[in-house]
Amino acid sequence: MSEIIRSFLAVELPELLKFKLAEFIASLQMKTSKTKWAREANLHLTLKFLGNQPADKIDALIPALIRGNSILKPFRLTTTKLGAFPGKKRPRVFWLGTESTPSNALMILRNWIEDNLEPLGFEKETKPFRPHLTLGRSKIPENFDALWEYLEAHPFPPFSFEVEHFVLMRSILKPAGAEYRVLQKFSLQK
Ligand code: 3AM
Repeated sequence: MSEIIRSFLAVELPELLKFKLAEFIASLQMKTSKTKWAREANLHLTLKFLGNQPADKIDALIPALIRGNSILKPFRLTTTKLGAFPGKKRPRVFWLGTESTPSNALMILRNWIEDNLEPLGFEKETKPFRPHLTLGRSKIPENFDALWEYLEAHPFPPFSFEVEHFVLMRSILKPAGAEYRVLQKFSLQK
């Protein structure tokens, strides 16, 4: 039987953006006590969560996604505002929004992935795509008034970068938190 691999497809972030986000997160961390904030190395933008799959099924998706190289084009991503899922009233996930240029580029990439993986047995996502960079997760409720107030005065300055590839990332769940490892890089057409 083949090994089971937990993985997802993601846009990697430039080191400088991860560094700046880690500084930003450190300032938010001081306003909370029970929220779990993301580690710098783990910051990314998820395109599609693949879950636990046999290694052969993951191997089979690699050639299908490599073909994107002749179809998909690089684009720019710019970070926007901090938001929360499901909402600010009882946040469970804190995230930073993104905007792509051209504006539909990220959606085109995500839809191309969905369309190309479906024939390989990966179910299409039914929930609307809300691209974001997860910064933290709140499982134990706490008062976020100080955090929201701080964010009004100290938003994350917009950061732009060119997306020239996306990755297949393995997620290894460990007691100290998930560890992510790039399994494969998929270039976008130059
Ligand atoms: O990029 P974020 O942090 O939003 O929430 C998980 C994370 O997304 C998501 O996959 C990314 C890498 O772990 N994820 C985890 N379990 C999931 C599930 N069952 C899931 N997304 C959808 N369904």
